[in-house]
Amino acid sequence: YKPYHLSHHIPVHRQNMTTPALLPLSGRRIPTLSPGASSFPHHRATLRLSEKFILLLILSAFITLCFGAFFFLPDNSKHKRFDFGLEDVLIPHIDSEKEARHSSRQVIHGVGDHDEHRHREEEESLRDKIRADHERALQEAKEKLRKSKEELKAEIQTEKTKVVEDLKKKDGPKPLPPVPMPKLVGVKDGDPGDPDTKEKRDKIREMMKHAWDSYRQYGWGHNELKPIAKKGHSTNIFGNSQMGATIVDALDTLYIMGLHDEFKDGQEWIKQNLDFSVNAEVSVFEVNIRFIGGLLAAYYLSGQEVFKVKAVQLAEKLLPAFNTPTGIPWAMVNLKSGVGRNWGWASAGSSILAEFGTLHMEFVHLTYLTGNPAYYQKVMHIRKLLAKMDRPNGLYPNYLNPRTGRWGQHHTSVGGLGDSFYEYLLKAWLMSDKTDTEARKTYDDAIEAIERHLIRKSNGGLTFIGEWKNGHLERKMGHLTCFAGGMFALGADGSPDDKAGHYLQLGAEIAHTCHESYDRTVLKLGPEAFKFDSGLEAVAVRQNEKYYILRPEVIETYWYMWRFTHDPKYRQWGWEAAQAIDKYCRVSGGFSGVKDVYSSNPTYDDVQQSFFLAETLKYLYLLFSSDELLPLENWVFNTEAHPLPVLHLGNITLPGSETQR
Ligand code: DMJ
Repeated sequence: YKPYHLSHHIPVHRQNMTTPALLPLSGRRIPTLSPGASSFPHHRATLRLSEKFILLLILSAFITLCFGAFFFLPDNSKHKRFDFGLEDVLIPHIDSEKEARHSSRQVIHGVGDHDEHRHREEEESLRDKIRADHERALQEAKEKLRKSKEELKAEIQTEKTKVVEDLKKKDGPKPLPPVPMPKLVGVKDGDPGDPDTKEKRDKIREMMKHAWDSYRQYGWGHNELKPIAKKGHSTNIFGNSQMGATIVDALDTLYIMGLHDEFKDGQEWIKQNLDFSVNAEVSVFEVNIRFIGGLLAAYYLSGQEVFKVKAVQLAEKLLPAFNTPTGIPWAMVNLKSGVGRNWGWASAGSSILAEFGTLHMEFVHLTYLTGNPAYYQKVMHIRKLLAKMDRPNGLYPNYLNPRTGRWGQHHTSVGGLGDSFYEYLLKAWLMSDKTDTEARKTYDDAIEAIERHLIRKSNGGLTFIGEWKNGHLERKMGHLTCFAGGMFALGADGSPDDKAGHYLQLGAEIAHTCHESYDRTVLKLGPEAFKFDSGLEAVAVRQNEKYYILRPEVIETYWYMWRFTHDPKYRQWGWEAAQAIDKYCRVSGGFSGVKDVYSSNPTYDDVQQSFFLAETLKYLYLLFSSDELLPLENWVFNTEAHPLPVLHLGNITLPGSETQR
């Protein structure tokens, strides 16, 4: 291309003489030598032009040949090693490359003898180094050959593990931003002082050890344990996962009880095995309260980062559940695909109030710990949406369709399907150091409607909380509803119109009713649901409501009532329940639920629920400890009894909160 461009810069007068040879390149026709051509100079010029053209062709052919030879002919230096010894095999091309460099230096710079000597020395030392490396490699190879097969296998395994570890480190989660640790008060022994109480507390600790050791032996890594069959167990709330639900749920109880070896064992399992990239469809609610709640509590109590990191990894997996037209999450989500759906049995494809309404505590802590506003925004969105909706009689129905944003069946319950929604309104306020007054107001309004429409006194004088179903009150109370005694007591302080005394009294009445439901059975353990109808009070009627599955709610209420009143009857009632559990639910492989609390010869359901270790045994232990252990001014227990510290947010603004925006 160069000649063509140059031609444009040649002065016109010179172009006449010199440019013809370049004409073909500039696209003009070559003048030809025709017979009878009269102009001699022109003739000669034409001949010269043809010669030049041919020369040019030859030259370009030659260049093409050289170009081809340079790239396509084999590199001789590579074959050189075959002519030399082992050293040359290990140091291919070194000679030829260095020779080339050396000679080019001589040609270009005219390097003298001195330099040449220095280069030879350099080459020599390089050669020595390579020789030494070679010797060492040979030596190592010889040593390897001397080792046994097992030793070699072990070495390979160690190296493999190291590579995997390094990879994990490289691809692992980014460290979370450091945040000020909330003030942790009362992470101490809580020795009750008097020997009798201490003995009872030791017994509860022993029960915990039996439950844990049995799970450790027969169900390790599975979600739960079958204590009769002595093998692992799981339910549909965990999909087909094996995520060690019992380990995660039990951790903080182990810690509080001072079972540190067991705690470390659980921590190690979590570190090595707890993986959420599993193709399992899990309950968003259950995974939140048991896993995220359990991991966060373990983190706050022990300060071990691994728990925080795992909690955040899991929370990320739950977020796709919120991708619904309304932002009300699906009940279930597949941890791998992120696809969500609702329970088939729920009214009109609805999500459940107690499920989407029981995320607030954990999600606010997640935002606090990560600086990621997404969690906080998701739960605040739910709250805002609910605030805008009409409520029949001021009550919240249990079902809400996440596609349409409309209520399903008008059923209201403070037990199953509704319970912890109310609990979390109160606890959101407590957890915010009582600054989240919107939550408190929502709680107060809801409780007022519940009192008006659902709470009644039986003919025998027992206060009970019934269920609202399509415009009428069903006079039935579930074991689950018994938690409300503790909730009323916890919410007494700060209630409107100075009704603290009233709510503490209401808590005491519910505790009493629930104790009656235990006391009126043969086993002194409470049934799943009990009626207040036609002369029957606090007893189960239907066979399928007579079971006890190691639930905590009644003991939970005893503990709250104990903390607020120190009335010894609560410790007494708790001890009755503990003895009954030990007598009727304990088996050699752990603890099992029973199918009929009215039968002196009950059959077992063969499940040791993870909440038995997380809640039932923890509340019992706290009941026989001093109030210094996890004081309620500083800790708020999530609905699975996992203690989370109060966030003193007076001078901290959560990312994504109103004030920041
Ligand atoms: C626990 O998983 C939680 O307390 C939940 O809120 C409902 N009840 C079970 C145990 O009964």
